[in-house]
Amino acid sequence: MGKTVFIGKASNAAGGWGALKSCGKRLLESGSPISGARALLKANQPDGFDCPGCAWGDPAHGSSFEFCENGVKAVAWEATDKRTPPDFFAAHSVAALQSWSDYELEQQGRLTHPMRYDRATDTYVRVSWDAAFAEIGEILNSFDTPDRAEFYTSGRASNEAAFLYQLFVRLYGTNNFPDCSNMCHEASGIAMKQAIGVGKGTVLLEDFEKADAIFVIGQNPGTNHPRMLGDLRRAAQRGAKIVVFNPVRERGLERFADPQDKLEMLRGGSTEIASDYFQPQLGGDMAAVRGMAKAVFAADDTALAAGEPPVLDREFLAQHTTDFEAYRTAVETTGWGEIEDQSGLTRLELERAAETYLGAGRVICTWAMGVTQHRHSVITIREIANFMMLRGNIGKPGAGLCPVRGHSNVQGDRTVGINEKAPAAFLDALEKEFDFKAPRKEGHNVLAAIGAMLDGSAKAFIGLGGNFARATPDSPIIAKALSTQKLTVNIATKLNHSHLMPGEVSFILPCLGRTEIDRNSKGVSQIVTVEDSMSMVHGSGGINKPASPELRSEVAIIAGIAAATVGSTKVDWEALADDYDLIRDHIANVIPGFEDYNARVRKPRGFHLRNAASHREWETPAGRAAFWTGPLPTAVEHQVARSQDAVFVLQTFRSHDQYNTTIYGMNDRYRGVYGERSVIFINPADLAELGARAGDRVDVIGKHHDGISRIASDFRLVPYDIPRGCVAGYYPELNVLVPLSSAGDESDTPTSKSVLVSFRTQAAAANAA
Ligand SMILES: Nc1nc2c(c(=O)[nH]1)N[C@H]1C(S)=C(S)[C@@H](COP(=O)(O)OP(=O)(O)OC[C@H]3O[C@@H](n4cnc5c(=O)[nH]c(N)nc54)[C@H](O)[C@@H]3O)O[C@H]1N2
Ligand SMILES: Nc1nc2c(c(=O)[nH]1)N[C@H]1C(S)=C(S)[C@@H](COP(=O)(O)OP(=O)(O)OC[C@H]3O[C@@H](n4cnc5c(=O)[nH]c(N)nc54)[C@H](O)[C@@H]3O)O[C@H]1N2
Ligand SMILES: [Mo]
Repeated sequence: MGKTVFIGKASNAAGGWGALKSCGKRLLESGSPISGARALLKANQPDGFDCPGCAWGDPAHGSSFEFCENGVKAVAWEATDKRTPPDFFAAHSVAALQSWSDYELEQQGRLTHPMRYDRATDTYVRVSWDAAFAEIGEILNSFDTPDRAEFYTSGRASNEAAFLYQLFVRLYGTNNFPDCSNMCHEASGIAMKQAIGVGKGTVLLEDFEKADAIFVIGQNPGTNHPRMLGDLRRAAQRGAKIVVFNPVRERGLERFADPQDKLEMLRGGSTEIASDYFQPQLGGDMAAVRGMAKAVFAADDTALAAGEPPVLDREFLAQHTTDFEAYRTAVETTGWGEIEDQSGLTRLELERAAETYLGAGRVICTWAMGVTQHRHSVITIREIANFMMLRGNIGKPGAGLCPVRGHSNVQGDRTVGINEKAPAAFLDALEKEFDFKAPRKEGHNVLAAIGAMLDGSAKAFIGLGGNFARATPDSPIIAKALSTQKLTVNIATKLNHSHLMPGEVSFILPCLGRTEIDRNSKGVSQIVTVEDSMSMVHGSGGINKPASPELRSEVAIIAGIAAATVGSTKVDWEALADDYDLIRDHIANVIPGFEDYNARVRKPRGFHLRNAASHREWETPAGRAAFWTGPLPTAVEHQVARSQDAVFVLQTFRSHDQYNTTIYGMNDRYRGVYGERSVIFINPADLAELGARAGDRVDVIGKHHDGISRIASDFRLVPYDIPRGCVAGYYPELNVLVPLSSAGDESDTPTSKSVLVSFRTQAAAANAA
C-alpha cells in the first residue's frame, strides 16, 4: 500500500483539486449521488438545511453555497442508500457486532425501524413505537427518584428537539443533562462568563473582513471547519496577518487553494494562510499568551519613556475592566525562563507574535479543542481574554473572542436549556410558562453521569444522538457502566457502539436526519432551527425523502416518550410535535432574545442573538470585564512527562476522514496518511532516541498514575513535524488511554489533549510475554 509520510512543510495546499476529487468520490460511494448532489445545493441556503457538519457561520452576502469537502461527507453520510433493516439485526447478534469497527458499523447505512433488545437471542428485534414509548415510560416511572436517569444530548439536536427534551426531563424531575459540550467547549463558556459575562463568542462573520490580525490557537480548521479557511484566505489576501499556535504543522493553516475560486484552481495556485506559525508544547498556550502580554507591557513602557502614545488601550482598561493592575503585576512576576519552559517557545518568537498583535488595530482570536481539552483550559482562556483586553480587542468591529464550536447546534442546545446547572432566571421562566416546579438541584455532567452509572446510583441512560460509549474516556469502563443500566435508549440515525452495550431493557429509536423532509399530520413540511458559533439563529428544512417511512423526527420521539412518562396534562406533546411553530412560541416566551421567533427564522440568514459583551456591556459581578490575575500552572503535562524516562504527552485529535466517532474513511490526506488509523505522529528525533524507525509498530501504554493499566495495541510510528516530547493520534481509537480520572479544573472536561504515555515495541512485548 503506497503510504506516504512527509515531514515538515507539505508541498501541496489544502483544499484544491484534492478536495474536489474527494467530494465526487464521496457522493458516488454514498450510493446516492443524485439526492446527495441535490441536497448539497441546498446546504446552508436560506431555503435549505443547515449543514450537519460544523458550527461555522454562513456568509451575509454573495453566493451562500459554500463549498466544503467535509460538509459533503456529512451530507453524503446521511443521504446514503444503504440501510440496516430488522433483517440486518436478525442476522447479526450484538456480540458479533461488538467486534466490528466504528467504520464498519456506520457503513451499513441508516437505521429504519424502532428496535428492542432481546436478551434470549442477543439480537435487536422490531418493536412498535407505542410499545417502546410505553415501556420506557414505565421504567422511568419505576425509580425511587428521577435522579436515577441520565439524559445525554449530542450537539446535532435542533433547538426545538433540545427545548422539548429539557422540558420533558425537568417535568420528569431531574437536571441530569450530560452533554457533548462537557467534553468540548465547556471551558470556553466558563472562562468567558467569568471574564466578559457571556459564555459565547463576541464576533460575527463580518468581523473577519475587518480584522487586521487573526490569532488561531489550538484548532485545525482545514479539516474541522473548512469554510473558515475561506474567511481566513480572504483575510490573508487583503493583507491581514494570521498567527497560528499549534504544536502540529497542519497543512490547511499553511496554504489553501479555494475550490470556489476558479482562477486559483486553474492556475494551480494557492494562498498562504499563516503569516507566522508557532509550535508550542501541548498545554503550553497559557504561558505563550502570557509571554506575548509581557512583550506588550514592555512595549508600553518603552513608548512611555520615549514620550510616545501608549500601546495599551488605556481608555478601555479604565472604563471597562477590573483588576488590570493586579494582572500587570502577575505578568511582571512571571519570568521569561518559566514562560519559555512551559510554552516550548522562545522569547524571540513570542516577541515577534506580540509585534503582530501591536501592529494590528483590530484583532480576533479563535480557538478550539487544542485549548479546551487540557487541565488548565479555563485559566488559559482567561489569559487569552486578558491579552485581548490590553488593547481593547473586545466589543469593537473586526475584533473579539471566537471559540469555534464543534457540533452544528451545540451552542443552540445550551441556549435552549441543555444545562445541568441552568441559570435560575431560565428555570423561573420555564416554570411560569408551563406551570410546574422545576428541579433546582444541580444535575450531572458527563463525568458525574459516568460516576453515577459506575456506583450504581444511575439506572437509565437516554441518548439524544451521539455515541456516548465511544466519545468518553476509558472505553472499557464505560462499556461496563452502560451495560449495568436497567434501561438504555438511543435516538439515532446510524448504528454505533453505544447501541451495542445494552442495559437490561434497551431500545434503538431511529430518527430523521436534518437533510430529510419532516412532514406533519397535515402533510406540511416543518423546519427546525439552529444557532451557529456567531450566535446566528436560522431555519433548516430537509429536502430528501426520509430513509424509511417508519422514521420519526427527534421532536416526535421525545414527545412520544414524554407523553408516556409524564402525561399530557401540563403539555400537549402531540400538538407540539405536529407544529414546531408552537414550540418556538414557547421558546420565545421563556428565553430572552427569541421574540418574534417564527417570523425571524424564516428570513434568509435568520437573526442574531444579542451578545452584551460585544456592546461592551459586562454582565459580570463587577459590571466590568475581569482580568484573571493568577500565576501560570506549576507544571503542565509535558513538564511532568519530561521528568520521567521515555514518557510522552499524547493528544487525541481528528483525521480528515472522520466526524467525531463517525469514521468516513481511512485516509488523513493533509497529513499524508492513507488506508489506516492506527498511527502515532512523533518527532523524528524522539523516534531515533526510542531506537525505532518510521513504520515500526508499537503498543501505547498509559502512564497516568491512578492504578489503572491502559494499553492501545499495535500502532505505527509516523515521523512528523511536531515538538519533541509530544505525540498525536486519532480519537476514538485512543480513548482507551484517556483517563476518566483526569479532567479540566472547573470545566470537568476530559484532558484528551494531554495524556501521559510511553511506548513498547512489539519485539519488547514478545520478550515480555
Ligand atoms: N470534518 C469534521 N468536522 C468537525 C468535526 C469532525 O470530527 N470532523 N468535529 C466537530 C467538533 S464536535 C469539534 S469540537 C470541532 C473540533 O475542531 P478542532 O479543535 O480543530 O479538532 P481536533 O482535531 O481535536 O484538533 C485540535 C487541534 O489543536 C491542536 N492542538 C492540540 N493540543 C494543542 C495545544 O495544547 N495547544 C495548541 N495551540 N494546539 C493544540 C492539534 O494539533 C489540532 O490541530 O470540529 C467540528 N467539526
Ligand atoms: N479522546 C477524545 N475524545 C473526545 C474528543 C477528542 O478530541 N478526543 N472530542 C470530544 C468532543 S469535542 C465531542 S463534541 C464529543 C462528541 O460526542 P458525540 O456527539 O456523542 O459523538 P458523535 O460521534 O458526534 O455521534 C455520532 C452519532 O450520532 C448519531 N447521529 C448523527 N446524526 C444524528 C441526528 O441527526 N440525530 C440523532 N439523534 N443522531 C444522530 C449517529 O448515530 C452517530 O453514530 O466527543 C468528545 N470525545
Ligand atoms: Mo465538539
